[in-house]
Amino acid sequence: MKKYFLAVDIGASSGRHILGTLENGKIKFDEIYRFPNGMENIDGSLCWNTDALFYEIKQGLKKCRELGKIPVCMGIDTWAVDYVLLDENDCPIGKSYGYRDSRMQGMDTKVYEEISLKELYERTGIQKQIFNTIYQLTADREKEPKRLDQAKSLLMIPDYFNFLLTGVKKTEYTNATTTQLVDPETKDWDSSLIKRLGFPEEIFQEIAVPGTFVGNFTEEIQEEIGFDCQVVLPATHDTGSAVAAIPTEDDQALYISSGTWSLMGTELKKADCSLESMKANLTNEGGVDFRFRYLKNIMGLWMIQSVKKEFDTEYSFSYLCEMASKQTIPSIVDCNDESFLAPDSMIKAVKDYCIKTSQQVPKSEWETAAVIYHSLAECYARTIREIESLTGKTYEKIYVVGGGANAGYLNELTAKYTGCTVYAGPSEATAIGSLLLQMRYAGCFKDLKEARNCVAQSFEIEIYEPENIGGKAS
Ligand code: LFR
Repeated sequence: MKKYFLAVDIGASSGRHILGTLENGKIKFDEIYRFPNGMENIDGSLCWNTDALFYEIKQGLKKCRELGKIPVCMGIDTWAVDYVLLDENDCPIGKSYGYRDSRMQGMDTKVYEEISLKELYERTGIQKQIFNTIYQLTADREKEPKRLDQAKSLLMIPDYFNFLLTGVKKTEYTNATTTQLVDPETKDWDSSLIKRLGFPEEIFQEIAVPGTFVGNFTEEIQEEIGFDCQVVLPATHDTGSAVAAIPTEDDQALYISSGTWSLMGTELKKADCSLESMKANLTNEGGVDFRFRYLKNIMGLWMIQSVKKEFDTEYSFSYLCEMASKQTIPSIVDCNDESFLAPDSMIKAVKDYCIKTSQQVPKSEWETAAVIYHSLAECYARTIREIESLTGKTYEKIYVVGGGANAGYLNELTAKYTGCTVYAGPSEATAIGSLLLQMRYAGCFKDLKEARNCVAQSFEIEIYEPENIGGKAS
């Protein structure tokens, strides 16, 4: 009898249920359900609709029953940093704010009144991102103190869905590290930091690593869905699961987890919390088996997704790539500029940046897309140099995983700007990583190396050589 595993992978723009199994030592999977996602503007704040998302999670589970493919276990992953506060009756308090909301403006200064940026990095190893949970909780403390007064538990978004399914509260480790409140040495909450910032310590739940059993479905859920299932923790931070699925045994490989964000980095056994690393704005996110994902957040395909939304006609991403590849505009923007985080119009934000930096201003939507693709590839090249100087290694290969692995034109440019060979795929790396961790929990793999090797055997990886496309850019 085939054993099915279910990855529920919810990204910032869509969610999907992926049923996976092992067949002759290879991973096979099917997307059985997909639904849209996005932050909604509620009374001027960007929020997640967690009720709608939980409804969709259950719809996808019902689909398993309809197909007669009941998974032995399931795992949920989402983006990071966002959370739900629960009151004494375990009801959510107020809005589920999204990380692109502007309420964190100025909250960095408030945090630095208690602890300097340098000490914060030394203690946590986490890159400054204004949307990190630490700044969001500071916004709660400063602007809506009642939220924290009433709160009895804090659950990260996937932990909250696990709680709704099982009644069990746990905080998964890889996602917990993105709060910027976890100690990379002890791998546990930094309680003295939490106290210094005036956050109620008792709301933070026990931390559990990927591969931990959370619980079975509650009776109510079993009745509604029609079956019971074990809920297991993958890396509930999507990037953690994606990186678990890079198709190589080399644990010092360079990767880009490419989707709404481009997360570019490598793995380290020990976090680098040095001043140099802080200056390069590199982060040490907690990973599977306590490997650290040493990486940089780069604005990523969000820029392209946003431009695409503004077009009058609905084009596919591949057509966008094709048209962008025909443009000759030389302008480059700094993808990590804050003006690209949540602009009303991405097209205007790119134009404004070009005007500000006295570069050629894109006239058409295709030129705008070309500027973005070139700028991303250029940013990847700069980031490699920073990582090389910090790790003392040189990289000749880049593993691109996630939806962005399908952007052929971007892969070409990445090879060209970086001078590295690009290995692109699998595009469903996050869901595959979640499946791997569930399969390892069920005893199908002995370790991560074996699991990653299985990814390399199971999927076609596209190779882009720099010399075939014009050599290293200057
Ligand atoms: C990617 C991701 C990044 C995180 C960003 C915000 O989906 O999880 O790793 O920095 O979203 O949570």
